[in-house]
Amino acid sequence: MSLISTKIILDNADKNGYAVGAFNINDMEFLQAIFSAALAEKSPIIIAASEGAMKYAGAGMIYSMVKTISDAHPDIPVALHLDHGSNLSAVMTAIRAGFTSVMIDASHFPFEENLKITKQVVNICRPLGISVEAELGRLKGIEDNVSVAERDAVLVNPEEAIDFVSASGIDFLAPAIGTSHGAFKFKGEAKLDFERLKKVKELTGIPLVLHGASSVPEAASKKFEEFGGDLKGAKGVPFDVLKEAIKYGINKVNTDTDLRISFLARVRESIATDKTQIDPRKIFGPARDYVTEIIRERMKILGSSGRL
Ligand code: PH4
Ligand code: ZN
Repeated sequence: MSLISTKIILDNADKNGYAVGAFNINDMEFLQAIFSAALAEKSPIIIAASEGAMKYAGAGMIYSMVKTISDAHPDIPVALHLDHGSNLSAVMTAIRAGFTSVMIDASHFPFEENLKITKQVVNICRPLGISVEAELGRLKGIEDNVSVAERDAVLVNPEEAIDFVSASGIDFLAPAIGTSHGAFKFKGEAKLDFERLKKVKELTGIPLVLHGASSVPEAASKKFEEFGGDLKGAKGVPFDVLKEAIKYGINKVNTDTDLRISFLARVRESIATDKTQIDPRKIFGPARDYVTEIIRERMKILGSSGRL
């Protein structure tokens, strides 16, 4: 199938009450792992590439890889999405390369400035059929004992969300509800602000996105540490919390850290147990397969398995 916009994938997820993983890539191995999982699970997929990914691999290289593999598997609905585009120039680089979806992340600016930049991106993307995601609030873990004022300063304001969505015309929104990027998301219990999430969904009625959604799977983290790594204190979004978030309106679940941990855990294992190995394919191949397993497990939790 030719690449489609994320909106098409998410509108179906929203209508049917499930979520689709947006899995980040920087190289061929992660992309192949995502496709193997999608084929095995019969799941649609969103391939996410950040500005860092475009810098590392080249936007054209990312597009070519994704196009080549998706042409070979026409049954799988695939979107190629710019993750956290920070300005118009990054968005244009992605569009010119052939991306079918972009995120403009101006959430660190005041509301009006965020809205102004986001509108510019929507005006460019709408006629091209490219979908647009924006973010409100900051991606920061919130501890139990912080004041209401502190929470309000960091997390999405549902009243602002409705104004933002209707004035900007975005296709889906990432509301900050207490997650953060990386492997160390929560000091205490993994808690998200579901009341805020419910309100944003009720007021905006569009697909919502959970950034920083990795679960930091126990088996992969254990393997990472067993073979010399250090992830002490790592904590992700547990599966039951993820399922609840989906129940309240999350339709796109951003996942990068879980893939990184599992790939490198398996690389560590190979290097530690096969000390004379000099063929990178013997190291990266099993790591790629391990990432596929982790993604398959996640697709089942998100409810995207069997949705072709
Ligand atoms: N992302 C991934 C951001 C990756 O610059 P970069 O390539 O390192 O950016 O948008 C997520 O929300 C991932 O969340 P996770 O860390 O929980 O997997
Ligand atoms: Zn993110």
